[in-house]
Amino acid sequence: MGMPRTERTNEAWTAWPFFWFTFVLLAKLIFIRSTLFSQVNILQSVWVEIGYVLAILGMVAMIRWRPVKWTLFVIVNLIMSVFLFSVVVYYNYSGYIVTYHALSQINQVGTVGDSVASLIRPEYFLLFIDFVLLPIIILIIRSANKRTDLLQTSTSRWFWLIPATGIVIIAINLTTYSNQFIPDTAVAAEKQGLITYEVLAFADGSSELALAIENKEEMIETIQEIKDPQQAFASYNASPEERNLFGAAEGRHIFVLQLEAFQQFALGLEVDGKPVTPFLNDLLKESFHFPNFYQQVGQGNTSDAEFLLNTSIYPPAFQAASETYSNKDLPSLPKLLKRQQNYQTLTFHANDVSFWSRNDMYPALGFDEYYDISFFGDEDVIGIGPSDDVLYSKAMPELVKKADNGQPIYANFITLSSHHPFRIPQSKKPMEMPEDIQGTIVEDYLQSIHYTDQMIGKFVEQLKANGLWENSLLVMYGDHFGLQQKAIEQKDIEAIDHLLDRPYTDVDRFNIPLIMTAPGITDGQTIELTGGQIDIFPTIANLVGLHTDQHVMFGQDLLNTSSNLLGMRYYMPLGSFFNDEIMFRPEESFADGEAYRLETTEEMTDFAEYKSDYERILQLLQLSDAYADSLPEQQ
Ligand code: GP9
Ligand code: MN
Repeated sequence: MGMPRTERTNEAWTAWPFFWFTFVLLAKLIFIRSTLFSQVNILQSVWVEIGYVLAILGMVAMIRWRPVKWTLFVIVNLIMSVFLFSVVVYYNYSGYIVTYHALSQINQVGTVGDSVASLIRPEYFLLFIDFVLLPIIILIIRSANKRTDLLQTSTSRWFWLIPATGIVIIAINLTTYSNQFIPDTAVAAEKQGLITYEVLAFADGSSELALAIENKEEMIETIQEIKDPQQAFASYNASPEERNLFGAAEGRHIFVLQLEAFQQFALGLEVDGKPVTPFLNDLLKESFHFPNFYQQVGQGNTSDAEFLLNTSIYPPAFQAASETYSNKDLPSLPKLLKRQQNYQTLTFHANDVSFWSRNDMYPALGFDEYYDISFFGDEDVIGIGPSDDVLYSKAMPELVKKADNGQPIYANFITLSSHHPFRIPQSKKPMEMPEDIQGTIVEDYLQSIHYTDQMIGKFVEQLKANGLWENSLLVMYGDHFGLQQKAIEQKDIEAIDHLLDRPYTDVDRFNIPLIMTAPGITDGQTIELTGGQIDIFPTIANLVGLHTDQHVMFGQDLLNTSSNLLGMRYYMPLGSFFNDEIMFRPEESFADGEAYRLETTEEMTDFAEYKSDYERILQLLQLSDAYADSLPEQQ
């Protein structure tokens, strides 16, 4: 028997909050999908997203106690809105669909606030407009219709079919996608739905990696074979005497300058006939310069670059290395230098050491001492912290003091002044820029690189003045890109294309310089071999004569290798790589990926011959993860 007509009408009416929130959430999901993905198919979007909306909101709608029900509706809506907002802002920065792993680092956002703010577009606030709209609508209806029962909600006895349908849809989607590996996170999220993507990332991240390797030798051999099956690393097996420049810089101080956002294209660039990096241009004449060198950092950005430098292990896929591996007893460059050659190991960075959990990472890497904001103070702040000028000038007396001990120094300097959004104060004598790039982020970026160059010049002068220069090995590289296509405007892209005289591509974006200067040893060579941040440790080790035959490293010594294969993930899909000729990024699989010639940066269509590199890099990354996971915890 049916219910009396009036009552049924009343029930349909009283379930209205469920329909309102369902509509609102679906609209938000589709809106964010349309900002993230190039094409949006509405039906497919509804199908992959609606399951969770029906299941969660449907269950909430069935709660009888009104205040709880309303509170939960609002909370679910708020959580989803904040989640979608973070996803889109994060995507603008990284080109990666954020997962719960990275959200655990959200506390870092405060310090880089300026940077994040510039990635937020006004339309994203539409995600929150219903929070204002709903109370207004309720007020209007109330006063117009004199209805006082608006907040009363109830559901019919068949209502449970709605959340049940939601659960069935979720189950179908999860089963369809759980065994399908899609390398590109944006493609994965588009196909699977944003929430299924998160659920699958969670399930995947918590599964244990099996480590099939029994001992170190076997591990080292396996890495060699994966990286270079043709040569199986003749160079690795070569005796020290046979190696190019083995021990040439033995006993020297090693100063590593990790330069914030320093990209290769800026090095040697001239704007209106004026060099952006005059000091480095001169220094290259007595250095080794590796122009085909690439970033390999993941979510931990700057701190991942520090990790790569000091371990030659790949940072994890979803989290900063400093979060994942700081509990480990990490085999590292500082530890090796100390053990084999009695080095003193220091690191300098003018931010709070807790940023990127460096307070945990530095001891895990084995640094004797670190110097952070509490040492540098609050003088001459540019952006996040004290300027590079303060960084080098305040560190210098420490270096002089340590050098007097008679033991060699290994010191890292992590610069900061060229951090996004690249605002160098007018008082720092910036370069004069031509009109067509004025007011673009490209101008700000180049000003900050110009400042970086000036400060390196000052640092080298101070090393010379203190008698440290002749006995040192200076290593410089960029930590990661500064300019990326998605986060900058059309006028910026035009400015940079004009400067380069060709389109600015992802090859340019990931291309950072590596420069090594050891007075009297390095002689102005340009070394074209492809290299990445994972290779810095083995290359330094060779130059200062460390014995690394028992040390597992995922990179290669660039002075004793003729071929290379480098992995990158997070900023590109898993399975992306750089080899001697191309940069490759898969999409749904290898076959539909994109390949770019490193030499010209142009896209190429015929890349089938590189399939084995794709397979090898997947193995190598898995091996690196398994190795890092298997390391013992710190005592
Ligand atoms: C913060 C600095 C910047 O200490 O290293 O970090 P980033 O935002 O480049 O990762
Ligand atoms: Mn950085």
